[in-house]
Amino acid sequence: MSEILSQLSYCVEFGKIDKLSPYPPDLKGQDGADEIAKRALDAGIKPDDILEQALIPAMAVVGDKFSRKLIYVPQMLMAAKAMSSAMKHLKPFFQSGETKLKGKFIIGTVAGDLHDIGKNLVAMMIEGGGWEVIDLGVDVGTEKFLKSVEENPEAIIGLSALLTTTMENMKKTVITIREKYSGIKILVGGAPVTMEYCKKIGADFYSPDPQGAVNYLNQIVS
Ligand code: B1M
Repeated sequence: MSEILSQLSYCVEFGKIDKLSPYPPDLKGQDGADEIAKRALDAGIKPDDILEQALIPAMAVVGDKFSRKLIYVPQMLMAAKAMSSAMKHLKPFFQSGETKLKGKFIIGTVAGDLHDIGKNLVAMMIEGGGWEVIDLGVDVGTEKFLKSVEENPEAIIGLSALLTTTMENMKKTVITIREKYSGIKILVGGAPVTMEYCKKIGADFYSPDPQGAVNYLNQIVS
């Protein structure tokens, strides 16, 4: 990997967003993911190489460390922010179709549920894994999910629930989406959700953490 891409990868893994960002302390005053991603493009490195050789591997390391409890939510959030600051330079290339993403992922927290910290982490990790993410936000009713599926029929759906009471809404949404779009892949997650519940409501996969979600999506397209 070129020097510039390994610098970028390091910034993402350790959450160095931009030059002004004081975190991590050993990189204070140095360029972050924001400046280095721009420099990589200016140097003629292709956006897909930046994504595939620097950003995706760095986020995979972050996801793996989080799954193994070697880092926690704050470090993961910083890494995801660093990744997003690099992605903003790459997005125009993906939006123009010049560079292809792996696919689309629709995500939302189910109706009646306002918890979004975990859902946002999952969304950021999946974006960092090279997917276009359509984030419907919190308290998302079945109709809103259905409308988004209608607009993006090739997408994979992700539902998050943090309350035992809203797990019932997750079930209703999964059943309704399934009735209309039998072949669509549905991923579920959130603290009270389990693989057993996933199977019971007819979803395709349950992941306890963001990296498991990324791995599942990658496995579908591979
Ligand atoms: Co609430 N809350 N909360 N809360 N809250 C919990 C969830 C609770 C466990 C606290 C407790 O009682 N110990 C409890 C739920 C009990 C239950 O039903 N089992 C609870 C309750 C009861 C409530 C209220 C009802 C309180 C009240 O008003 N009486 C109320 C409900 C509001 C509503 O949603 N309608 C409420 C409100 C809130 C706040 C708004 C104050 C705030 C949310 C702020 C926000 O999200 N923007 C809040 C918070 C912060 C929490 C706790 C403290 C932290 C949740 C969190 O962000 N965790 C939580 C207690 C706790 O967990 N210690 C609690 C960190 C986050 C990274 O983890 O969300 O689990 P998590 O996400 C993980 C995985 O689950 C997974 O990946 C993430 C990273 O590993 N994951 C997925 C998540 N979604 C995924 C989707 C996937 C795959 C993986 O695929 C699609």
